[in-house]
Amino acid sequence: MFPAGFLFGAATSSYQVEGGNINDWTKWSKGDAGRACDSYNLFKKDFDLAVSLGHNAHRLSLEWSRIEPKEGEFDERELKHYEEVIKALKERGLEPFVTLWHFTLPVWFADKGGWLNKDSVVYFERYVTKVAETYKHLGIKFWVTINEPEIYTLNSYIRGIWPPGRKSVLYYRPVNNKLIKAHKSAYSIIKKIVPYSEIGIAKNNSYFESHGRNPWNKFIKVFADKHWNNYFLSRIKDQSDFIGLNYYFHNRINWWFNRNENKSVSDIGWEIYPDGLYRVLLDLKLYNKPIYITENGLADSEDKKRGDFIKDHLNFALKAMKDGVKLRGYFHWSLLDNFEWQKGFGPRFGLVEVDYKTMKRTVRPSAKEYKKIIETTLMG
Ligand code: IFM
Repeated sequence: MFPAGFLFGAATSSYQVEGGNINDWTKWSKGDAGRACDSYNLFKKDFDLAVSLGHNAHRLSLEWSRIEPKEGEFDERELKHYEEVIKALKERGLEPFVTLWHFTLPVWFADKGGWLNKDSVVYFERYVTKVAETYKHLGIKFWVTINEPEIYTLNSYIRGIWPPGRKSVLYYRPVNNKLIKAHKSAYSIIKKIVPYSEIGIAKNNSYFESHGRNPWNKFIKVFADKHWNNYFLSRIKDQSDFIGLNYYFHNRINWWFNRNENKSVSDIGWEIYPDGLYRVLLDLKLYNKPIYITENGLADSEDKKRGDFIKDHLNFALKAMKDGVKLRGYFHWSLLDNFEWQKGFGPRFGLVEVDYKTMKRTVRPSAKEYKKIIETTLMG
């Protein structure tokens, strides 16, 4: 059983669902999400759906490029829009988890070199200050400063498949270190303005499994745990009230990475490995912080695997709690089908199916299974 007060919900991000955004992605080849799910207009309906599915919390992100479309100029209309969004969540009894930055950048910031600009953290601080000042009266308790820092740095600066499309390992550390600074600053700013807030990041940790007894495999695992799972977290531990965990990947190491058995995979070939969630959660015990699973999900257009996926991951979550992990919530990725970055609209991650022509929402059977789990396992 999950204790009373445990948060159950789903997550989205602004660019992936809102539609009508103009940012560094819109200019990127195949990066324009167009109308996306039109959640900018349909957010109340989406939140009604979340409530009807038994959720008591919801994670979303604010679109920096809407709030500050020109350098130093804040758009009061857009600030008002997000105020309505937060109020709509609260009115429906959905605890807001507000992410400040989920991959997309205002065009002016990107044009200045994005996170490589020497003043990038100062620009982020100005945005965070405005947001915290504007919304301090709304009672937002949970703030996620940054989503999946290493996924961003890897795809944008090493693999070059996301804007700005750089391909060099040399950028990896500088960008990651900037994001660490950005988090720390944002933490102090929000704490000062909204003292009751709880602040963390959404961290992309993987379960690195050393296969067999080969010492080389063990060495690689230790290296990956240190540099991928813990580099960021160990540096922000004193500026984190909780850890948000985004769990998607098991990575079995046999001489090299990704030697998974892939017995069961999602539509986009990602291995389904719920046991990994347990391992990753246990590893996070070292930080002695409350943990929220801020994302976990799969692309499954026919909805054949999602129900079991949720059940199995939640079982391992419960097992981790029995073993002392201070887990406080679970957000499924995602509430809706949405724009999956370089993969476009093909992958279907939603508990709710979206028809991108009509914007009609159709609840998938797994969403009802998730609801049943919430109803039957949440105490109080
Ligand atoms: O869609 C993404 C999300 O933006 C960040 N975490 C992983 C999801 C699935 O790839």
